Amino acid sequence: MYDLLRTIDDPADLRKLDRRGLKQLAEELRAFVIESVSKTGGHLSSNLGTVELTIALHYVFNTPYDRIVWDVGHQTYPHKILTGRREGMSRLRMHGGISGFPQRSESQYDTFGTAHSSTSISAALGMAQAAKLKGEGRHAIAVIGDGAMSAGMAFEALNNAGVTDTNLLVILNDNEMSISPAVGALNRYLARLMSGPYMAARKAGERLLKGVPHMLELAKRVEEHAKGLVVPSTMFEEFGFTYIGPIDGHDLDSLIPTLRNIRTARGPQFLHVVTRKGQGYKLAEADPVLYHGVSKFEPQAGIPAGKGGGKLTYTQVFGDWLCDMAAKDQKLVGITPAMREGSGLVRFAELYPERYFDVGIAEQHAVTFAAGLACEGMKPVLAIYSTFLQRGYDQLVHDVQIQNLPVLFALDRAGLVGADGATHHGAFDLSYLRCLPNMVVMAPSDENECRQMLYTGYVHDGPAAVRYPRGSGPGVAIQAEMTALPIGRAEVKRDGRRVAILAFGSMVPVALEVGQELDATVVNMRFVKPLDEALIADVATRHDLVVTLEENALMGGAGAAVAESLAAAGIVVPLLLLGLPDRFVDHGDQNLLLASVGLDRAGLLSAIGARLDAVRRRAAA
Ligand SMILES: Cc1ncc(C[n+]2csc(CCOP(=O)(O)OP(=O)(O)O)c2C)c(N)n1
Repeated sequence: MYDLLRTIDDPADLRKLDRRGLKQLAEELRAFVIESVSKTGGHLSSNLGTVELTIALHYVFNTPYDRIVWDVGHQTYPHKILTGRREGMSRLRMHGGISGFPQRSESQYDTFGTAHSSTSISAALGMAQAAKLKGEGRHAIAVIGDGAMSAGMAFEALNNAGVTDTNLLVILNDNEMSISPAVGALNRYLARLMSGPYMAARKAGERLLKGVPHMLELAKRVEEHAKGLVVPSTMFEEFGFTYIGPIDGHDLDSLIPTLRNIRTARGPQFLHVVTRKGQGYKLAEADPVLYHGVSKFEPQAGIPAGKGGGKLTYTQVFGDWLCDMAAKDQKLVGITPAMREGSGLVRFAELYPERYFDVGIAEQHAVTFAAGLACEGMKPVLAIYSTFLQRGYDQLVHDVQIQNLPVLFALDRAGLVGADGATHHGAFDLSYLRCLPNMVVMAPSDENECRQMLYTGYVHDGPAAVRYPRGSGPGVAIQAEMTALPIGRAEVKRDGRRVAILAFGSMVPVALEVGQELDATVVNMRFVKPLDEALIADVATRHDLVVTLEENALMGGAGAAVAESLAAAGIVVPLLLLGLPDRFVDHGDQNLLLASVGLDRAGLLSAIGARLDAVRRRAAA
């Protein structure tokens, strides 16, 4: 088992193999990915799709001198395994272990940090321009999926690259899938490229390639030969690229000669590679969506059907609320930027297909599209991860907030998300949302409050956001009935002495535990904007110490809002702000990460205890 793979510690080892060796390597690599991911969890389907492409790229190009930029980076496990991180895979996505995405700090082969999609062409173009300016002959290669290709940013980069003479190679890894099936006109266009007359042209091109034994000879006349492969008037040609393909991305005998030829070509090249998500593992081939991102599983048996039974996740609470609300209000429309499963929209999409919009990986468009719907009296609900709304920020400010349009933002994965790490933590939304005029910002402390807040935001005549964490809450029962909460009103959960803990959202349950222990007052703040300023002022004058608690960056976050409110009211009180520190938090288990930043019970008790002692000492002095 893994006889050959075990000998590859660097792509230089790979380059010593002959073609037969490469085929065996592909088999071993695929088996290793399946075994490894079944033990750690992580992304599976996409990695099974890139086994041969990864081998071919490292075989043909002189990595790391030549730069490969992987888009999203969730498909880089084969790349990690072949670039010295085979052993590291046993601690994939764990605290202190290797990342599930490329990271410059992890390896010289990881040329660009990613995890949010559609950045690869821009980054690779930057590298290609730098090479040109510095007089270096290196190649820059962007590998981008058809899902990631749907984003505006990818097209901005194509638009720019097509008028340059840089040695940029864009490889489109087309598997007709995003996480769920790819959507949109681009997807249809790519499907057309693989049919009828286009395919005939491709066949002619392939024959041309195979008929030329001497690659150097071919290289010299690459222009003409490339022409043989060019499908007339593809969109990518119109953009200024030489379009090559489509070719079978699982066939090393197609990939290697084609890449070798491209290596000698000049100017922007576009290679269209067709792969299958989940390739080589029957269960993933049959259900690539289920096997896109997995927890540990038994490879023979696969992922057990309908796990269920546990506590409801916040994502499910949202999905159920959306369906209930849609049944009551015909004007409701649900929007997702390519995250139907992750955002809990599967049932809504089935029940209300005409009011369901998967707009592709296009967060900017999703926000402005929602604004347009709202202008015409529809009631848009945009389901989006906290981290991905970052990409739609100007649209949020310019298109929604300034026009005060009633769009409801359901922000999932707010706070620390765990194994996906710094690129995915929802660490900034309270800061970036609360500074915007017109915004109502809510953070639920339990599942039922989440449902009621979604309703509150929905019926509010202006923009509103509800931000909830990954996973499940404390497990309270959900009331079917929906009641709007009074906007800007907090809820005192417990009356205590000396210390008042003002807790936001996911921090309320642990605040209650700590409050019990310290006999402190505990407030569920509910609203980050508008704040319950009267309550804050009242609490501040009745306690020796005010503590704020949030799962968001301290800078500009909810605690900062409380401090601003106290300053505006001229109230001086000892204040302790607890939240995420001013550094990026790595990947790892969610609870472990919370503890690592002092936001678990023990960390809070010690921080509050120490500050209370200091306050007492100062009072006594
Ligand atoms: C900006 C952004 N939005 C959403 C996501 C979530 N996401 C991760 S992978 C993925 C699908 C990518 O599809 P594709 O590029 O075709 O790659 P494949 O998995 O099919 O190989 C999505 C939507 C993301 N990573 N970045």
